[in-house]
Amino acid sequence: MSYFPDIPTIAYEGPKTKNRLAFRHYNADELVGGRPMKDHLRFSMAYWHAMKNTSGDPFGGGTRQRPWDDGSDSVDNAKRVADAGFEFMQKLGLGFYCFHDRDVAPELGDLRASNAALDAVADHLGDLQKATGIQLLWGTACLFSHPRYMQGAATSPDAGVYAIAAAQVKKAMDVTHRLGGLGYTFWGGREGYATLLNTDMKRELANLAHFLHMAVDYKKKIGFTGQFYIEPKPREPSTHQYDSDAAACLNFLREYDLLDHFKLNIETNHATLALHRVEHELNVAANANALGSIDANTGDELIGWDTDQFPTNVYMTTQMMLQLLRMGGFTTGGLNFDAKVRRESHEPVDLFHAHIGGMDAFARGLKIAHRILEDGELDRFVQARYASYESGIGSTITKGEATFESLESHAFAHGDVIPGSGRQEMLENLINDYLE
Ligand code: XUL
Ligand code: CO
Repeated sequence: MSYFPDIPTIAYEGPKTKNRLAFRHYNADELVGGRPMKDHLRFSMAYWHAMKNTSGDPFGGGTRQRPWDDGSDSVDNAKRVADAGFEFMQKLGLGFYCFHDRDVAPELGDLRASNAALDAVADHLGDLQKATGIQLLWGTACLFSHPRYMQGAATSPDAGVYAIAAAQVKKAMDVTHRLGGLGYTFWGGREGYATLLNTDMKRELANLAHFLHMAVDYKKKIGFTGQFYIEPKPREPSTHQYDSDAAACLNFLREYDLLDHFKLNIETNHATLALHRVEHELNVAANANALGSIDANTGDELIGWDTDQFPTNVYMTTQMMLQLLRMGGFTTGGLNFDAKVRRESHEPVDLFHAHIGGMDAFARGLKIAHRILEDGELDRFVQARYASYESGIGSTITKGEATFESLESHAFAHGDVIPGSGRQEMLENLINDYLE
């Protein structure tokens, strides 16, 4: 049974092809800097967007044709969705996928029934993984859709809700472990607040930290060696989300002694919502040795909400790949397409066009960033810009030997200084030289 009968396996045909269902730039086994593109990029399907999302928006319901989903809560239906997902990933050559517990299996009347359904579907997912070689990049629990989580999960004012959330994460970790998941993600969901008038922020953050410590303990207990990720997002659904950006997450993890156990999963449009460029967030994470994985998408410049669009901007993917290559590439993480087709793009083939475009955009970004780094002109400029810290008074600063007194003597002796030009425009021109 095929769910995409008219769509062939997508092949690399090069930039000149007229075939819209082909890769122009992503060539899985082509080496870039001695490493196959597929190992640099580690593309992943987001189960919730690709398989389950119906493309509703705040003003209207779903439009998408999804012949693999009859909308029922049955395990059979969930297995059919999984079959469609694996056919889709195979046809695109996606090596990884990510899911929430409630994407792959239904939430039923009580926790025991939901757990049993999840177990049954997980067995099926395990079989599909074995048959295809596709791996679980990370699993997670949906702690934001059900009405009980309206005021948060691990930051809920209600301890009963907190307990259900813990039980749900425990089960989602079990299933992720069973499926050989390479990671487990904690996105804040509704961990934040709408108004401080009703919120005890200090208590909520302490509760959240305790929740994460319990997850760390449970991870050790079951022998799960996958990487834990926190995914920053500044707002939506809450007015103020606690994990607002990379720096806030790192500070939270440090304050509550969790830094050794978590890396960050940086999502492009979450960075934008935090009023950062994504390369800023990647850089902040990488500098703390905490860049773990990426949720790849983009926002709409004219719409203020989290539109989760497919990434097509090669300038942006180049900046992202520069950050990633500089830190030595992914280990456990990958590029997860946390993106959905537009409401108007309602046919199954649109899912292929969307992923092909995203994969090609990152393949180009990878090749361009690799050449920029190999040529070295950009990095040489940056190195030269800071050269004064490598000798003389500067090296005493770098080594931490300088004092206010020693610097004052230097300032008295040498008089005023104007630094060299930052050459931003020249560097922007340099980047453009590499974009064919
Ligand atoms: C929400 C978002 C989530 C997480 C997983 O904006 O990005 O889909 O990636 O819970
Ligand atoms: Co995400």
